[in-house]
Amino acid sequence: MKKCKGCGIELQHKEREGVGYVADMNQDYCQRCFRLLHYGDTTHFKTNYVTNEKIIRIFQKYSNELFVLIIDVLDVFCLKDDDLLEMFKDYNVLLLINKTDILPENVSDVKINKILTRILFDLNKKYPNIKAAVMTNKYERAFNDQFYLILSEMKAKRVVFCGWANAGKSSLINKLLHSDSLTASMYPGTTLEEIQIDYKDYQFIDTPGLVDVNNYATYLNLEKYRLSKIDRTIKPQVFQLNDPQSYFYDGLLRVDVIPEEKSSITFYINNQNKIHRTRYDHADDYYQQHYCEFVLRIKPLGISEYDIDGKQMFIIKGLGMFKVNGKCRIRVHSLNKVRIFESEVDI
Ligand SMILES: Nc1nc2c(ncn2[C@@H]2O[C@H](COP(=O)(O)OP(=O)(O)OP(=O)(O)O)[C@@H](O)[C@H]2O)c(=O)[nH]1
Ligand SMILES: [Mg+2]
Repeated sequence: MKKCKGCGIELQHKEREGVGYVADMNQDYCQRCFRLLHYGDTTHFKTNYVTNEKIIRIFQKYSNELFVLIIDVLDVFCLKDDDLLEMFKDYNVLLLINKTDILPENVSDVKINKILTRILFDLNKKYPNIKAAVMTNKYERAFNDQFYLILSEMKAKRVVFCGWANAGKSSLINKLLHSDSLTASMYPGTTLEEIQIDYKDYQFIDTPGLVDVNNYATYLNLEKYRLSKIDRTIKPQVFQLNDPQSYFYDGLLRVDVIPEEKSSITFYINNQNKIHRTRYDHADDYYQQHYCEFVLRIKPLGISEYDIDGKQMFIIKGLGMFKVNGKCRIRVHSLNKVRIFESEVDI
């Protein structure tokens, strides 16, 4: 049985529109990987080929090996309340925090290190199976050296790379191998099956990304996904307020802030999108009038209320985060199916 080197799917040359299709069985990459890499073709966006049950069965085969759990840095801030670590509680885990470059420029390496060390310290109390944690960084060579050192200290030869879809698993393995053999793309669900790669003394296993029901991306169509995904350094959008105000992230998210004293709210979202502010008593009208014009919109939005006294960060996976500072009541209108995570982290 021959498998695609990019996504792991079994190759076939009978069904032209089916997964794994190749015109010629001598080819190493399926048509989907080829088109994705060379033409940015997205016909296969969200094929729903991968299910979490299927991925968990792959993990069970390797239960004695080291699991490198790759996590998008924004997801780390809500990791303690998320479902992810529960899935790995019986395995030896090395946490790998990825995409730190998307944090705002004012967040220094020292600051982020401090925040993450604190988070990981707390996590370790509940999950002693987390053996170590490491961050990717700009200096690829330094990161690779550090990574291989940890593997040698842990005496790990077979390593399973896992995590939520689109966390950067395949890109990371490519970096470690100094190659681009695995298909990586901005769309979740790129890797379709496990892929074993032998490298020096090691065997690396890439796996498909787990589907996250608490992530907006799971429910957005291609256009909205592209426009809302954060892939660059975030430029925070800050607002000060004395009177009740409502803040709209198009039709994806609305936050009403009713202050008792001077307060502020800061959004960390895709820089292309601007937060629109309006008076709280005018917000319902604004939403009704503009709903059809919003490029980014989704329904149904539910409302959650919080009382803030001090600083509080809220993480809406797939969209970003916002921080509220002051004494106020807030009402968050967000996609019903997606959980809102609260975090003490202050960046
Ligand atoms: N900003 C930033 N983007 C990254 C980084 N690492 C990976 N990416 C991007 O993240 C996206 C997903 O990368 P993949 O390697 O395909 O992710 P994956 O986890 O293998 O995805 P699935 O196979 O779908 O589960 C791509 O657009 C990468 O360019 C990083 O360190 N910083
Ligand atoms: Mg992948």
